[in-house]
Amino acid sequence: MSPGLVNSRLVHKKQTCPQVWSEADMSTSLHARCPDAADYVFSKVFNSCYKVHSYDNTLVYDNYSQICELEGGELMKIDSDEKQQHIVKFLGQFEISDWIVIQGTHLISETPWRYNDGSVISYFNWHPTQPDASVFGLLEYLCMKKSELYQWNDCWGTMKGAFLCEKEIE
Ligand SMILES: [Ca+2]
Repeated sequence: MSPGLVNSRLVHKKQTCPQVWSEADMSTSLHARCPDAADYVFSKVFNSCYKVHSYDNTLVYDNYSQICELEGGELMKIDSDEKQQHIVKFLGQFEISDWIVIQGTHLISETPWRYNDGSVISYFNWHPTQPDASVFGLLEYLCMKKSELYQWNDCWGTMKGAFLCEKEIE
């Protein structure tokens, strides 16, 4: 991310603070409630903070949710076209050619895709060639890639990547 982008983002965030807030309120303004861990960005549209973690070969799929939770959030859920487009724009600032993992798993033995809490996923943004058959383990998860214009793939349990965390602001 270039310094220019950071600066314009900060200015934008300041401008979005409601004018009625007092000085004391500003200390707990929305972006200040993003996790302390660096690099979380506030989205006014989705009232949440989010961050992309780079690919790390020492991590496995289960670690992705664990890390997001340690930072006060969860692996990102993309549950609408609006959010998908927003995140694609966000990812455009980076040069990430790796898989990028979002929340959603699928047991090979079952049809529904589910979020971590077990609820069934209804929004998908599949790449035209996906989902495809897999025989690598019991589990698949949702992932996407720049070279496929961030349309989704059902990744095998053995695949690794970067991942997106998100923290909703109450
Ligand atoms: Ca696939």
